[in-house]
Amino acid sequence: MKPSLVTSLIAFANGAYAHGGVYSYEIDGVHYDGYKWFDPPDNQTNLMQRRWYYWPVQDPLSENITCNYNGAAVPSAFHAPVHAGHTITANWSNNYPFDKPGEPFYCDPAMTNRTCPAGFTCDFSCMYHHWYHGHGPLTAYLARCPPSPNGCSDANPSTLSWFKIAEEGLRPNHSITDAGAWMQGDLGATVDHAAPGWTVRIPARLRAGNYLIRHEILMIELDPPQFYPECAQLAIEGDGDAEPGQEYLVKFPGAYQWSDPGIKVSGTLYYPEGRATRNYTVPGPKIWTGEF
Ligand SMILES: [Cu+2]
Repeated sequence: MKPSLVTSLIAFANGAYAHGGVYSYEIDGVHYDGYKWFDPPDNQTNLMQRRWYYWPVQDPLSENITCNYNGAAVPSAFHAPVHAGHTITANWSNNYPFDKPGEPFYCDPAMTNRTCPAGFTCDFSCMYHHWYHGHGPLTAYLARCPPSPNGCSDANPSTLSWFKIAEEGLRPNHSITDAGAWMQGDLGATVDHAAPGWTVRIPARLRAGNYLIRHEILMIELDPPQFYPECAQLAIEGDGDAEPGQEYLVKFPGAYQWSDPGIKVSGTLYYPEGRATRNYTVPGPKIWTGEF
C-alpha cells in the first residue's frame, strides 16, 4: 500500500457510515432477510446468510476475505432453495446516516442506542440505505459443501473450493474514474429508496446440492482497497451433472494477491496514471458457466 495524506483524508471522510453489505436476497420472487449484524445472532432464525460485519476487509490475504468478519453459520441451518438456471438477487445497503435524501438522521452504528431525533421513526430500517461506493467490480462465487445433515452450516468456508459464476467489471469505453463506469455505482441509485440489487444466474447444468454463494464488492477508489464479501447458504436443485474443472477452483484466502492488477490499481484513480486506465482485470479465476 502507498500511504499518502490525500488518501488518508478521503478514508477519514468516508467513515463508518460509508460501509455496509448484503442485507437481503430475492430468489424466484421470494424475499429472504439477511443476517443483521447489529442484532444478537441467537435472535435470528431461518436465515440463509452467514454472519458479517459492516466494516470492509482491507487485506486480500486475510482470513476474513472468505466470508467476512466472523463468517460463522447462523443458528439455523436454513438453505434457500434455488433451481439451477434460475437467478438470485443480492441487495446491498450501507449504513449512511440519512433517513431521507438530504435529511440528516443519526443512527448509532452499533445500534446500542435506538433513540431517534424527534419526528423520526427509528428502527433498523434506518440502516437500509443505498450502497455508498461506486468504483470497482462485483463478483459472485459458489462453493459446494461436503455432505452433512446440516448442509453448509457445518462447512468451514476457507476449506471449500470456490468458482466464480459472474462478474461486473469496467464498462467498455470508460476509464476507471468515470461516473457510470461501474455497475457498483448503480447500487447507489437514490430514487424512492429503490436501489437495484445485482442478479446472477446459477449455472443451469450445475450438479444439485448444498452450496455457499459468496458475493463480493471490491471498492478500489482508496488504498488499501475495501472488500465486502458476504456468504449465504443455498440448496441448489436440478438434474444437471456439471462441475467446474480444477482450473476454475480457488481458495479464499488464496485467490487474490496484492500484485493482482485489479487490486494493485487501488488508490490511483485520481492520479494521472490511474485516471487514464481503460482496461481493468477483475481479480480471481475465470468465470464458469457450465456451458460447453
Ligand atoms: Cu465503505
